[in-house]
Amino acid sequence: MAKRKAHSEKQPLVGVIMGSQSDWSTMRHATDTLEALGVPFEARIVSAHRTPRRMTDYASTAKDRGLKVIIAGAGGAAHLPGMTASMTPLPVLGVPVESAALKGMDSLLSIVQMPGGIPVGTLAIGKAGAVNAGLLAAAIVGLSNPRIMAAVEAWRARQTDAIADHPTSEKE
Ligand code: RP5
Repeated sequence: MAKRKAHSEKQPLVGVIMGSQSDWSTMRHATDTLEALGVPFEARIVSAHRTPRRMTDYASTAKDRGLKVIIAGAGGAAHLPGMTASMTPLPVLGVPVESAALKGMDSLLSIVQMPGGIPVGTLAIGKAGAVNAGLLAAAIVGLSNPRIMAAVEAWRARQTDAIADHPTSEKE
């Protein structure tokens, strides 16, 4: 089967970057969420360690290219969100990818413990963090885009409607 690049056709408003192909199984939950909300996005592999020039180019041109928010996912010694945030005034949301050795605690602490002055909005480890990064990015973009804010509100209403009043046993 032909490999498909994840992106939307329109001018991207959210940039989703990740340190490695191995992060994609987590980060695709961010792009799935953006897609469900109709938020134009692009997805790229950008490593702070292995492709530092690509990271510098990406972060320093992001605002002029029309992006409004960057979601950056990385695992282990996860420098990508913080380094990206140091080179752009755009809001950067960090997703700690679960690592094999330390279950993502290394990723979480690397991303969340930014010194004062360069913020990274840090989400939960793994899939929950990727989904929430997509929702948060949509809400930020939605502040100046009524269509996207309406999509966020509708998504939340559907989630609320889907919660049963009473628990049921699978055997019933
Ligand atoms: C980080 O190293 C990446 O974000 C990834 O989570 C981790 C491992 O990368 P691979 O060795 O799987 O490419 O830079």
